[in-house]
Amino acid sequence: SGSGSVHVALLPSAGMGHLTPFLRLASLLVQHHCQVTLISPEPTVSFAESELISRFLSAFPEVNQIQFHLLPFDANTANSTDPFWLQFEAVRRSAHLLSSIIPSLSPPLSALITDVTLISSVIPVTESLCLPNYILFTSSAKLFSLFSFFPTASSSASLDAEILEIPGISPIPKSSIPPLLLVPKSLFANIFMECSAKLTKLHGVFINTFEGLEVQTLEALNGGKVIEGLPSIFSVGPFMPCEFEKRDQLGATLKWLDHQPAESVVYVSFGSRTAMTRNQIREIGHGLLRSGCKFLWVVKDKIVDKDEEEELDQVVGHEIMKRIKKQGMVVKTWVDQGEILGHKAVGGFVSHCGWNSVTEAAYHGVRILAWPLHGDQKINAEVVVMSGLGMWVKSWGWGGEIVVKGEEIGEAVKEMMGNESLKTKAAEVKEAARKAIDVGGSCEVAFRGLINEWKS
Ligand code: BUP
Repeated sequence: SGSGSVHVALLPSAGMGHLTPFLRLASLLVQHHCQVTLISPEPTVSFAESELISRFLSAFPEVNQIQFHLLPFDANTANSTDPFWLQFEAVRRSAHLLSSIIPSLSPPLSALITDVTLISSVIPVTESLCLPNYILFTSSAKLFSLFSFFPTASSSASLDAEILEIPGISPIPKSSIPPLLLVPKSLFANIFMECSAKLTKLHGVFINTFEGLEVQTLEALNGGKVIEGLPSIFSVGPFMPCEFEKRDQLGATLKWLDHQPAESVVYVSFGSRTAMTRNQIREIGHGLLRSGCKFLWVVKDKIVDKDEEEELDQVVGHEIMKRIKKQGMVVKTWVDQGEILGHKAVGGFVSHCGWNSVTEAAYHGVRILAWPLHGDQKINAEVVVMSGLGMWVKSWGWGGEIVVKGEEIGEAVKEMMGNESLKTKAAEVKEAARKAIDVGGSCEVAFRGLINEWKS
Protein backbone atom coordinates (compact mmCIF):
# COMPACT_ATOMS: atom_id res chain seq x y z
CA SER A 1 0.00 0.00 0.00
CA GLY A 2 0.99 3.61 -0.42
CA SER A 3 2.94 3.06 -3.60
CA GLY A 4 0.49 5.01 -5.71
CA SER A 5 3.25 6.92 -7.44
CA VAL A 6 4.94 3.81 -8.78
CA HIS A 7 4.16 3.36 -12.47
CA VAL A 8 5.65 0.41 -14.34
CA ALA A 9 5.31 -0.38 -18.04
CA LEU A 10 5.70 -3.87 -19.47
CA LEU A 11 6.65 -4.71 -23.03
CA PRO A 12 6.44 -8.43 -23.83
CA SER A 13 7.46 -10.07 -27.07
CA ALA A 14 5.76 -12.70 -29.21
CA GLY A 15 4.19 -16.02 -28.25
CA MET A 16 2.23 -17.33 -25.30
CA GLY A 17 5.42 -18.53 -23.64
CA HIS A 18 6.51 -14.89 -23.37
CA LEU A 19 3.16 -13.12 -23.03
CA THR A 20 1.75 -15.32 -20.26
CA PRO A 21 4.53 -14.69 -17.71
CA PHE A 22 4.46 -10.95 -18.51
CA LEU A 23 0.76 -10.77 -17.73
CA ARG A 24 1.27 -12.79 -14.56
CA LEU A 25 4.01 -10.37 -13.54
CA ALA A 26 1.69 -7.46 -14.37
CA SER A 27 -1.00 -8.87 -12.11
CA LEU A 28 1.55 -9.24 -9.28
CA LEU A 29 2.53 -5.59 -9.74
CA VAL A 30 -1.13 -4.57 -9.59
CA GLN A 31 -1.50 -6.59 -6.38
CA HIS A 32 1.44 -4.65 -4.98
CA HIS A 33 -0.44 -1.43 -5.80
CA CYS A 34 1.68 -0.34 -8.73
CA GLN A 35 0.12 1.46 -11.63
CA VAL A 36 0.71 -0.70 -14.71
CA THR A 37 0.86 0.08 -18.42
CA LEU A 38 0.92 -2.78 -20.91
CA ILE A 39 2.64 -1.93 -24.17
CA SER A 40 1.36 -4.64 -26.49
CA PRO A 41 2.91 -5.23 -29.93
CA GLU A 42 0.21 -5.28 -32.62
CA PRO A 43 -0.85 -7.35 -34.43
CA THR A 44 -0.11 -10.50 -32.43
CA VAL A 45 1.09 -13.68 -34.14
CA SER A 46 -1.55 -16.03 -32.71
CA PHE A 47 -5.21 -15.86 -31.74
CA ALA A 48 -4.27 -17.21 -28.33
CA GLU A 49 -2.25 -14.07 -27.61
CA SER A 50 -4.89 -11.52 -28.60
CA GLU A 51 -7.52 -13.43 -26.63
CA LEU A 52 -5.35 -13.53 -23.55
CA ILE A 53 -4.65 -9.80 -23.74
CA SER A 54 -8.39 -9.03 -23.94
CA ARG A 55 -9.15 -11.23 -20.98
CA PHE A 56 -6.34 -9.65 -18.99
CA LEU A 57 -7.53 -6.13 -19.74
CA SER A 58 -11.13 -6.92 -18.79
CA ALA A 59 -9.94 -8.44 -15.52
CA PHE A 60 -7.76 -5.41 -14.76
CA PRO A 61 -9.57 -2.29 -16.00
CA GLU A 62 -7.08 -0.20 -14.03
CA VAL A 63 -4.28 -1.30 -16.36
CA ASN A 64 -3.51 1.12 -19.15
CA GLN A 65 -2.90 -0.39 -22.59
CA ILE A 66 -0.75 1.15 -25.29
CA GLN A 67 -1.06 -0.61 -28.61
CA PHE A 68 2.39 -0.70 -30.07
CA HIS A 69 1.95 -0.72 -33.83
CA LEU A 70 4.95 -2.40 -35.35
CA LEU A 71 6.68 -0.99 -38.39
CA PRO A 72 6.45 -3.25 -41.42
CA PHE A 73 9.69 -5.04 -42.22
CA ASP A 74 10.96 -7.33 -44.91
CA ALA A 75 11.10 -10.82 -43.40
CA ASN A 76 13.73 -11.77 -45.97
CA THR A 77 16.19 -9.52 -44.19
CA ALA A 78 16.00 -11.62 -41.01
CA ASN A 79 17.70 -14.97 -40.85
CA SER A 80 14.70 -17.03 -39.74
CA THR A 81 11.43 -18.51 -40.92
CA ASP A 82 9.86 -19.00 -37.49
CA PRO A 83 6.85 -16.66 -37.26
CA PHE A 84 7.48 -15.98 -33.58
CA TRP A 85 11.14 -15.17 -34.10
CA LEU A 86 10.24 -12.89 -37.00
CA GLN A 87 7.91 -11.05 -34.67
CA PHE A 88 10.69 -10.73 -32.06
CA GLU A 89 12.72 -9.06 -34.77
CA ALA A 90 9.82 -6.82 -35.80
CA VAL A 91 9.45 -5.58 -32.23
CA ARG A 92 13.20 -5.00 -31.99
CA ARG A 93 13.19 -2.95 -35.17
CA SER A 94 10.30 -0.82 -33.92
CA ALA A 95 11.74 -0.25 -30.46
CA HIS A 96 13.03 3.26 -31.21
CA LEU A 97 9.40 4.39 -31.41
CA LEU A 98 9.30 3.99 -27.64
CA SER A 99 11.26 7.22 -27.28
CA SER A 100 8.10 9.16 -28.11
CA ILE A 101 5.64 6.76 -26.40
CA ILE A 102 7.33 6.61 -23.00
CA PRO A 103 7.50 10.37 -22.29
CA SER A 104 3.77 10.65 -23.02
CA LEU A 105 2.88 8.28 -20.18
CA SER A 106 1.52 9.78 -17.03
CA PRO A 107 2.50 9.68 -14.22
CA PRO A 108 6.09 9.32 -15.42
CA LEU A 109 7.39 5.77 -15.46
CA SER A 110 9.40 4.39 -12.56
CA ALA A 111 10.61 1.43 -14.60
CA LEU A 112 10.24 -0.36 -17.90
CA ILE A 113 10.23 -4.17 -17.98
CA THR A 114 10.86 -5.67 -21.39
CA ASP A 115 11.47 -9.04 -22.97
CA VAL A 116 15.06 -10.29 -23.07
CA THR A 117 15.12 -10.11 -26.87
CA LEU A 118 14.63 -6.35 -26.69
CA ILE A 119 17.61 -5.44 -24.51
CA SER A 120 19.90 -4.11 -27.22
CA SER A 121 17.20 -2.11 -28.99
CA VAL A 122 15.53 -0.67 -25.88
CA ILE A 123 18.64 0.27 -23.86
CA PRO A 124 19.46 3.29 -26.10
CA VAL A 125 15.93 4.59 -25.47
CA THR A 126 15.85 4.04 -21.71
CA GLU A 127 19.37 5.41 -21.29
CA SER A 128 18.49 8.63 -23.07
CA LEU A 129 15.37 8.97 -20.92
CA CYS A 130 17.24 7.97 -17.71
CA LEU A 131 14.62 5.29 -17.14
CA PRO A 132 15.54 2.11 -15.23
CA ASN A 133 15.27 -0.86 -17.60
CA TYR A 134 14.53 -4.36 -16.32
CA ILE A 135 13.83 -7.56 -18.15
CA LEU A 136 11.58 -10.46 -17.35
CA PHE A 137 13.58 -13.48 -18.47
CA THR A 138 10.95 -15.99 -19.56
CA SER A 139 13.05 -19.13 -19.25
CA SER A 140 15.09 -20.85 -16.52
CA ALA A 141 17.89 -19.28 -14.49
CA LYS A 142 20.06 -21.97 -16.04
CA LEU A 143 19.36 -20.66 -19.53
CA PHE A 144 19.99 -17.16 -18.18
CA SER A 145 23.44 -18.24 -17.07
CA LEU A 146 24.14 -19.47 -20.60
CA PHE A 147 22.72 -16.23 -21.98
CA SER A 148 24.99 -14.10 -19.81
CA PHE A 149 28.05 -16.26 -20.43
CA PHE A 150 27.48 -16.57 -24.17
CA PRO A 151 29.79 -13.79 -25.42
CA THR A 152 32.59 -15.09 -23.18
CA ALA A 153 31.99 -18.63 -24.41
CA SER A 154 31.93 -17.57 -28.06
CA SER A 155 35.12 -15.57 -27.86
CA SER A 156 37.00 -18.36 -26.07
CA ALA A 157 35.76 -21.07 -28.43
CA SER A 158 34.40 -23.01 -25.44
CA LEU A 159 31.20 -23.58 -27.41
CA ASP A 160 33.17 -26.01 -29.56
CA ALA A 161 33.87 -28.32 -26.63
CA GLU A 162 31.64 -31.30 -25.94
CA ILE A 163 30.80 -29.86 -22.54
CA LEU A 164 30.32 -26.20 -21.76
CA GLU A 165 31.66 -25.18 -18.36
CA ILE A 166 30.08 -22.04 -16.94
CA PRO A 167 31.62 -21.01 -13.62
CA GLY A 168 29.41 -22.10 -10.73
CA ILE A 169 26.90 -23.86 -12.98
CA SER A 170 26.56 -27.60 -13.55
CA PRO A 171 28.19 -28.47 -16.89
CA ILE A 172 26.04 -28.17 -20.02
CA PRO A 173 26.62 -30.82 -22.70
CA LYS A 174 26.91 -29.36 -26.18
CA SER A 175 23.93 -31.49 -27.16
CA SER A 176 21.73 -29.49 -24.77
CA ILE A 177 22.62 -26.06 -26.14
CA PRO A 178 19.80 -24.58 -28.25
CA PRO A 179 20.88 -25.74 -31.73
CA LEU A 180 20.35 -22.39 -33.40
CA LEU A 181 22.81 -20.78 -30.98
CA LEU A 182 25.50 -22.84 -32.64
CA VAL A 183 24.52 -21.63 -36.10
CA PRO A 184 26.50 -18.44 -36.68
CA LYS A 185 24.38 -15.53 -37.91
CA SER A 186 21.08 -17.28 -37.22
CA LEU A 187 18.56 -14.75 -35.96
CA PHE A 188 18.51 -16.53 -32.60
CA ALA A 189 22.31 -16.42 -32.20
CA ASN A 190 22.40 -12.77 -33.30
CA ILE A 191 19.78 -11.66 -30.81
CA PHE A 192 21.35 -13.71 -28.03
CA MET A 193 24.75 -12.19 -28.68
CA GLU A 194 23.65 -8.59 -29.11
CA CYS A 195 21.39 -8.59 -26.08
CA SER A 196 23.78 -10.41 -23.82
CA ALA A 197 26.48 -7.86 -24.58
CA LYS A 198 24.25 -5.10 -23.13
CA LEU A 199 23.16 -7.06 -20.08
CA THR A 200 25.21 -5.07 -17.58
CA LYS A 201 23.32 -1.91 -18.53
CA LEU A 202 20.10 -3.29 -17.05
CA HIS A 203 18.84 -2.38 -13.59
CA GLY A 204 17.66 -5.87 -12.87
CA VAL A 205 16.42 -9.19 -14.14
CA PHE A 206 13.20 -10.90 -13.09
CA ILE A 207 13.22 -14.67 -13.40
CA ASN A 208 10.20 -16.90 -12.91
CA THR A 209 12.03 -19.38 -10.73
CA PHE A 210 12.75 -20.21 -7.09
CA GLU A 211 15.40 -21.88 -4.98
CA GLY A 212 13.58 -25.20 -4.74
CA LEU A 213 14.06 -25.55 -8.49
CA GLU A 214 17.39 -23.87 -9.20
CA VAL A 215 19.27 -23.26 -5.99
CA GLN A 216 22.77 -23.81 -7.33
CA THR A 217 22.28 -21.66 -10.41
CA LEU A 218 20.75 -18.80 -8.44
CA GLU A 219 23.62 -18.90 -5.96
CA ALA A 220 26.17 -18.80 -8.76
CA LEU A 221 24.44 -15.90 -10.50
CA ASN A 222 23.92 -13.90 -7.32
CA GLY A 223 27.42 -14.68 -6.07
CA GLY A 224 28.96 -13.09 -9.15
CA LYS A 225 30.47 -16.36 -10.30
CA VAL A 226 29.05 -16.48 -13.81
CA ILE A 227 30.16 -13.10 -15.10
CA GLU A 228 31.17 -9.86 -13.44
CA GLY A 229 28.85 -6.89 -13.24
CA LEU A 230 25.54 -8.73 -13.63
CA PRO A 231 22.52 -6.67 -12.63
CA SER A 232 20.48 -7.87 -9.64
CA ILE A 233 18.53 -11.07 -10.19
CA PHE A 234 15.06 -11.22 -8.65
CA SER A 235 13.65 -14.72 -8.47
CA VAL A 236 9.94 -14.03 -8.31
CA GLY A 237 8.56 -17.45 -9.21
CA PRO A 238 6.83 -19.64 -9.53
CA PHE A 239 4.20 -17.52 -11.23
CA MET A 240 0.76 -18.93 -10.59
CA PRO A 241 -1.78 -19.29 -13.34
CA CYS A 242 -4.22 -16.40 -12.83
CA GLU A 243 -7.99 -16.16 -12.77
CA PHE A 244 -8.09 -14.12 -16.01
CA GLU A 245 -6.47 -16.99 -17.94
CA LYS A 246 -9.42 -19.33 -17.41
CA ARG A 247 -11.73 -20.02 -20.30
CA ASP A 248 -15.29 -21.22 -20.10
CA GLN A 249 -15.58 -23.59 -23.02
CA LEU A 250 -13.25 -26.02 -21.33
CA GLY A 251 -15.83 -27.63 -19.15
CA ALA A 252 -15.45 -30.89 -21.04
CA THR A 253 -11.83 -31.71 -20.15
CA LEU A 254 -12.26 -30.75 -16.53
CA LYS A 255 -15.50 -32.70 -16.27
CA TRP A 256 -13.78 -35.77 -17.66
CA LEU A 257 -10.99 -35.33 -15.10
CA ASP A 258 -13.58 -35.11 -12.32
CA HIS A 259 -14.50 -38.71 -13.06
CA GLN A 260 -10.95 -40.11 -12.88
CA PRO A 261 -9.25 -41.50 -9.75
CA ALA A 262 -6.77 -39.27 -7.89
CA GLU A 263 -3.38 -38.88 -9.60
CA SER A 264 -4.24 -41.46 -12.25
CA VAL A 265 -4.10 -39.27 -15.34
CA VAL A 266 -1.08 -38.26 -17.37
CA TYR A 267 -1.41 -34.88 -19.05
CA VAL A 268 0.40 -34.61 -22.39
CA SER A 269 1.21 -31.28 -24.05
CA PHE A 270 4.11 -29.86 -26.01
CA GLY A 271 3.30 -26.18 -25.62
CA SER A 272 1.77 -23.52 -27.75
CA ARG A 273 4.21 -23.42 -30.65
CA THR A 274 5.43 -26.93 -31.34
CA ALA A 275 3.84 -28.89 -34.15
CA MET A 276 4.76 -32.53 -34.53
CA THR A 277 4.84 -34.69 -37.62
CA ARG A 278 1.83 -36.91 -38.23
CA ASN A 279 4.09 -39.93 -37.76
CA GLN A 280 5.24 -38.81 -34.36
CA ILE A 281 1.71 -37.88 -33.32
CA ARG A 282 0.52 -41.38 -34.15
CA GLU A 283 3.39 -42.99 -32.25
CA ILE A 284 2.46 -40.91 -29.23
CA GLY A 285 -1.11 -42.16 -29.57
CA HIS A 286 0.09 -45.76 -29.62
CA GLY A 287 2.47 -45.10 -26.74
CA LEU A 288 -0.20 -43.59 -24.53
CA LEU A 289 -2.51 -46.51 -25.24
CA ARG A 290 0.28 -48.98 -24.44
CA SER A 291 1.15 -47.24 -21.16
CA GLY A 292 -2.16 -48.41 -19.78
CA CYS A 293 -2.56 -45.04 -18.04
CA LYS A 294 -5.46 -42.68 -18.34
CA PHE A 295 -4.42 -39.62 -20.32
CA LEU A 296 -5.42 -36.15 -21.41
CA TRP A 297 -3.56 -35.27 -24.59
CA VAL A 298 -3.35 -31.89 -26.33
CA VAL A 299 -2.45 -32.25 -30.01
CA LYS A 300 -1.00 -29.45 -32.09
CA ASP A 301 -0.73 -29.79 -35.80
CA LYS A 302 0.52 -26.32 -36.74
CA ILE A 303 3.05 -23.88 -35.24
CA VAL A 304 0.57 -20.99 -35.29
CA ASP A 305 -3.01 -21.61 -34.17
CA LYS A 306 -4.38 -19.48 -37.02
CA ASP A 307 -3.24 -22.20 -39.44
CA GLU A 308 -5.01 -25.13 -37.75
CA GLU A 309 -7.44 -26.65 -40.23
CA GLU A 310 -7.76 -30.37 -39.95
CA GLU A 311 -9.89 -32.31 -37.53
CA LEU A 312 -8.50 -34.62 -34.85
CA ASP A 313 -9.61 -37.68 -36.75
CA GLN A 314 -7.35 -36.73 -39.64
CA VAL A 315 -4.39 -35.71 -37.51
CA VAL A 316 -4.36 -38.54 -35.01
CA GLY A 317 -5.95 -41.12 -37.27
CA HIS A 318 -9.42 -42.61 -37.06
CA GLU A 319 -8.27 -45.97 -35.70
CA ILE A 320 -6.35 -44.51 -32.77
CA MET A 321 -9.13 -42.04 -32.00
CA LYS A 322 -11.57 -44.91 -31.69
CA ARG A 323 -9.33 -46.84 -29.31
CA ILE A 324 -8.55 -43.78 -27.23
CA LYS A 325 -12.14 -43.18 -26.19
CA LYS A 326 -12.04 -45.66 -23.31
CA GLN A 327 -8.69 -44.67 -21.94
CA GLY A 328 -8.24 -41.01 -22.51
CA MET A 329 -9.28 -37.71 -23.88
CA VAL A 330 -7.62 -35.96 -26.77
CA VAL A 331 -8.21 -32.33 -27.76
CA LYS A 332 -6.91 -29.96 -30.36
CA THR A 333 -8.08 -26.72 -28.79
CA TRP A 334 -6.48 -24.51 -26.18
CA VAL A 335 -6.94 -26.01 -22.73
CA ASP A 336 -6.73 -24.52 -19.30
CA GLN A 337 -3.34 -25.97 -18.40
CA GLY A 338 -3.15 -24.29 -15.02
CA GLU A 339 -6.47 -25.84 -13.98
CA ILE A 340 -5.54 -29.22 -15.39
CA LEU A 341 -2.20 -29.43 -13.60
CA GLY A 342 -3.96 -28.41 -10.39
CA HIS A 343 -6.66 -31.07 -10.77
CA LYS A 344 -6.44 -33.91 -8.25
CA ALA A 345 -6.83 -36.54 -10.98
CA VAL A 346 -3.59 -35.47 -12.70
CA GLY A 347 -0.47 -37.30 -11.53
CA GLY A 348 2.06 -36.77 -14.30
CA PHE A 349 2.93 -34.54 -17.21
CA VAL A 350 4.62 -35.42 -20.51
CA SER A 351 6.07 -32.01 -21.33
CA HIS A 352 8.33 -30.33 -23.87
CA CYS A 353 9.69 -28.35 -20.91
CA GLY A 354 8.76 -24.89 -22.05
CA TRP A 355 9.69 -22.96 -18.95
CA ASN A 356 6.14 -21.89 -18.10
CA SER A 357 4.99 -25.48 -18.19
CA VAL A 358 7.84 -26.54 -15.91
CA THR A 359 7.06 -23.90 -13.31
CA GLU A 360 3.33 -24.64 -13.46
CA ALA A 361 4.06 -28.34 -12.85
CA ALA A 362 6.41 -27.40 -9.99
CA TYR A 363 3.74 -25.20 -8.43
CA HIS A 364 1.29 -28.10 -8.50
CA GLY A 365 3.83 -30.80 -7.62
CA VAL A 366 3.13 -32.76 -10.80
CA ARG A 367 6.03 -34.98 -11.89
CA ILE A 368 7.33 -34.59 -15.43
CA LEU A 369 8.45 -36.90 -18.20
CA ALA A 370 10.62 -34.41 -20.09
CA TRP A 371 10.57 -34.54 -23.86
CA PRO A 372 12.45 -31.41 -24.92
CA LEU A 373 11.99 -30.68 -28.62
CA HIS A 374 13.82 -27.47 -29.43
CA GLY A 375 15.33 -24.22 -28.19
CA ASP A 376 15.90 -23.89 -24.45
CA GLN A 377 13.98 -27.04 -23.63
CA LYS A 378 16.89 -29.42 -23.01
CA ILE A 379 18.44 -26.93 -20.60
CA ASN A 380 15.10 -26.75 -18.81
CA ALA A 381 14.85 -30.54 -18.85
CA GLU A 382 18.18 -30.66 -17.01
CA VAL A 383 16.67 -28.41 -14.35
CA VAL A 384 13.70 -30.77 -14.12
CA VAL A 385 15.97 -33.77 -13.56
CA MET A 386 18.35 -32.01 -11.15
CA SER A 387 15.55 -30.67 -8.98
CA GLY A 388 13.96 -34.10 -8.80
CA LEU A 389 10.75 -32.93 -10.44
CA GLY A 390 11.01 -35.41 -13.26
CA MET A 391 12.85 -37.77 -15.61
CA TRP A 392 14.17 -37.46 -19.14
CA VAL A 393 14.94 -40.06 -21.80
CA LYS A 394 17.89 -38.34 -23.45
CA SER A 395 18.09 -40.74 -26.38
CA TRP A 396 14.92 -39.24 -27.83
CA GLY A 397 16.99 -36.30 -29.08
CA TRP A 398 15.61 -33.05 -30.42
CA GLY A 399 12.17 -32.89 -32.00
CA GLY A 400 12.17 -34.32 -35.51
CA GLU A 401 15.64 -35.89 -35.23
CA ILE A 402 14.10 -39.33 -34.98
CA VAL A 403 10.59 -40.72 -34.70
CA VAL A 404 10.31 -42.02 -31.14
CA LYS A 405 8.40 -45.28 -31.16
CA GLY A 406 5.17 -45.81 -29.29
CA GLU A 407 6.63 -48.73 -27.39
CA GLU A 408 9.35 -46.59 -25.84
CA ILE A 409 6.94 -43.78 -25.10
CA GLY A 410 4.58 -46.18 -23.38
CA GLU A 411 7.36 -47.61 -21.19
CA ALA A 412 8.62 -44.17 -20.18
CA VAL A 413 5.12 -42.96 -19.32
CA LYS A 414 4.53 -46.06 -17.21
CA GLU A 415 7.81 -45.54 -15.41
CA MET A 416 7.13 -41.87 -14.68
CA MET A 417 3.64 -42.57 -13.38
CA GLY A 418 4.78 -45.50 -11.21
CA ASN A 419 7.96 -44.01 -9.78
CA GLU A 420 7.35 -43.36 -6.07
CA SER A 421 10.55 -41.43 -5.48
CA LEU A 422 9.70 -38.99 -8.29
CA LYS A 423 6.33 -38.55 -6.67
CA THR A 424 7.88 -37.72 -3.30
CA LYS A 425 10.39 -35.33 -4.82
CA ALA A 426 7.74 -33.54 -6.85
CA ALA A 427 5.79 -33.03 -3.65
CA GLU A 428 8.88 -31.48 -2.05
CA VAL A 429 9.36 -29.14 -4.99
CA LYS A 430 5.72 -28.10 -4.60
CA GLU A 431 6.27 -27.33 -0.93
CA ALA A 432 9.29 -25.18 -1.76
CA ALA A 433 7.26 -23.46 -4.48
CA ARG A 434 4.50 -22.56 -2.05
CA LYS A 435 7.05 -21.23 0.45
CA ALA A 436 8.64 -19.02 -2.21
CA ILE A 437 5.37 -17.25 -2.97
CA ASP A 438 4.01 -17.24 0.59
CA VAL A 439 4.03 -14.22 2.90
CA GLY A 440 7.67 -13.45 3.66
CA GLY A 441 8.89 -15.70 0.82
CA SER A 442 11.46 -14.82 -1.83
CA CYS A 443 8.87 -13.37 -4.17
CA GLU A 444 7.40 -10.93 -1.68
CA VAL A 445 10.82 -9.89 -0.41
CA ALA A 446 11.88 -9.08 -3.98
CA PHE A 447 8.78 -6.99 -4.70
CA ARG A 448 9.02 -5.07 -1.41
CA GLY A 449 12.62 -4.13 -2.13
CA LEU A 450 11.93 -3.09 -5.69
CA ILE A 451 8.89 -1.01 -4.90
CA ASN A 452 10.79 0.85 -2.19
CA GLU A 453 13.54 1.53 -4.69
CA TRP A 454 11.06 2.74 -7.32
CA LYS A 455 9.34 5.01 -4.81
CA SER A 456 12.47 6.88 -3.79
BR1 BUP B 1 -0.73 -25.59 -25.77
C1 BUP B 1 -1.35 -24.76 -24.24
N1 BUP B 1 -3.14 -24.29 -22.75
O1 BUP B 1 -3.51 -25.61 -24.52
P1 BUP B 1 5.59 -22.76 -22.33
C2 BUP B 1 -0.52 -23.98 -23.48
N2 BUP B 1 -1.01 -23.35 -22.36
O2 BUP B 1 -2.79 -22.97 -20.99
P2 BUP B 1 5.70 -22.67 -25.26
C3 BUP B 1 -2.32 -23.52 -22.00
O3 BUP B 1 0.74 -21.75 -22.48
P3 BUP B 1 8.08 -21.10 -25.32
C4 BUP B 1 -2.72 -24.92 -23.89
O4 BUP B 1 0.07 -23.34 -19.40
C5 BUP B 1 1.90 -22.17 -20.50
O5 BUP B 1 1.58 -21.14 -19.59
C6 BUP B 1 0.75 -23.15 -20.62
O6 BUP B 1 4.31 -21.82 -22.35
C7 BUP B 1 -0.14 -22.44 -21.59
O7 BUP B 1 5.79 -23.30 -23.78
C8 BUP B 1 1.98 -21.56 -21.88
O8 BUP B 1 5.35 -23.93 -21.49
C9 BUP B 1 3.05 -22.24 -22.73
O9 BUP B 1 6.74 -21.91 -21.93
O10 BUP B 1 6.49 -21.33 -25.25
O11 BUP B 1 4.32 -22.35 -25.59
O12 BUP B 1 6.41 -23.64 -26.13
O13 BUP B 1 8.55 -21.70 -26.60
O14 BUP B 1 8.25 -19.62 -25.28
O15 BUP B 1 8.64 -21.79 -24.11
